[in-house]
Amino acid sequence: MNHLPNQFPTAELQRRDAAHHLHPFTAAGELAEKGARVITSANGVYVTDSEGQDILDAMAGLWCVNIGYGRPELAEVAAQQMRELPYYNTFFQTTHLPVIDLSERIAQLAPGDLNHVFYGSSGSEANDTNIRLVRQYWALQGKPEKSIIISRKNAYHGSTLGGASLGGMVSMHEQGGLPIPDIHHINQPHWWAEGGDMSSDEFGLARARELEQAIEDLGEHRVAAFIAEPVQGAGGVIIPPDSYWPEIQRICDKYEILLIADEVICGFGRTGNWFGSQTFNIRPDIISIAKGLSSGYQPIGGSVVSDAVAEVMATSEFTHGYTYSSHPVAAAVALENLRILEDEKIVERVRDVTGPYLEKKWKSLADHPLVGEAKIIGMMGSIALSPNKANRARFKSDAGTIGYMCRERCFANHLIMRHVGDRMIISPPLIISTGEIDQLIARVQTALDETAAQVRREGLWQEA
Ligand code: PXG
Repeated sequence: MNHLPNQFPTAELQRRDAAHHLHPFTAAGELAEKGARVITSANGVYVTDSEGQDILDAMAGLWCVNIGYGRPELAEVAAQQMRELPYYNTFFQTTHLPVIDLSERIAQLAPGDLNHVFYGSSGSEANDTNIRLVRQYWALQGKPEKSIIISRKNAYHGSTLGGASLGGMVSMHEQGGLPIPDIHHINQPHWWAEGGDMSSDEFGLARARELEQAIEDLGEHRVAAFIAEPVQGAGGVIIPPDSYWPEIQRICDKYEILLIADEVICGFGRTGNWFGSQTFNIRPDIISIAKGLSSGYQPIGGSVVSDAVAEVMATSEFTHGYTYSSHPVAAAVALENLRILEDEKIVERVRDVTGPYLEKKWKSLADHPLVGEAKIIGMMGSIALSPNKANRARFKSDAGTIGYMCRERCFANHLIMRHVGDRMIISPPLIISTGEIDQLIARVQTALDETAAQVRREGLWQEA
């Protein structure tokens, strides 16, 4: 698709932005000094900035543009739906065609008997719904004291009061008096950073058994649910040891608690299957979905619950809902996105062709002197930057110093790759071609070489 080049001076746009726009997760002072990067258009796996530079977006926006940018079909469906029925709600015994179609489709795609969808506009709202839903589920069965939700440190479940409480991000809990009551956090299965002398599988088992210990300590009669991302995304693309999920599933089966898989990132093909739960053989009672559901073209998310959970919830009114729950335009766009994912066999291609192709190249990055480990599953990868891979050493500099440096070298080489501390992460659009994967890897290599040179030059190649 051809886009008109940006007509406005970048500095002017930056000044106007800084004057009136409050940015999420951004230190405003630093931003005002530097000026925001202005993105003007996008196509396929590339975004274009106001200076006309094409940048390979190896993050798919924020892990969401699964079908890639610039698909006109979604724009057409949105325009058509806006003409037909731009808005109506599904409160008070009403419904509409887009949400009927979408719910049926999601029920077909979702694993097991996850057949019932409650909608919101985001992953955060989905998880807020989950908190209220699981507590109400137990209350309806005469067990209102079963209200504790167990989550994990360094998890990300959103930014609303509920989502951020479920999440295990210390920097988020420090602001606004979080977490809310009856949320309990156990340790994460992050072997590289926390595995000590244990083998990866020993460590995975030990971390999973913290769930059992927590249930025993808190009392089974107090625990409502366990929530986890199949692969932690924002926490740094932490792929758990093979031993972890089978043990978690065993524990969830043994005790009377619900398992919530947060599929906001892993869902809709990211791990090479439709859902991360399938990749890891998990049988959740509830999943949270958003992002890839619409490939980010419209804000939509939801909770998908099992027949058994829906049956209990149906015995009473659930006093919960958002103005934009089941939004018809968002639902129509999501449905078209699912059609494209299916018709073009995008998930299968990730599983059988581009995923394995990227995996081989990504893992070879572990040979770079700056890289400790390179892990990947489907289209979600991470590398740990380390001054000494032999002992999984951390840098002496403040966590994130080298990661930030590397991210800047990526930008300079027209590549968007995020850093989480000193870990670099990717999550490219699922439609990325093998040629584009070659380009991605070449740019990562260059960025790593330049970062290594800078780390040496500045005397920062030192172990903590
Ligand atoms: N669950 C998971 C697993 C997520 O990754 C949410 C819930 C919340 O979704 P919403 O739509 O409310 O943002 C997320 C979102 C990052 C980053 O920098 C990650 C997310 C959002 C924004 C930034 O890695 N994940």
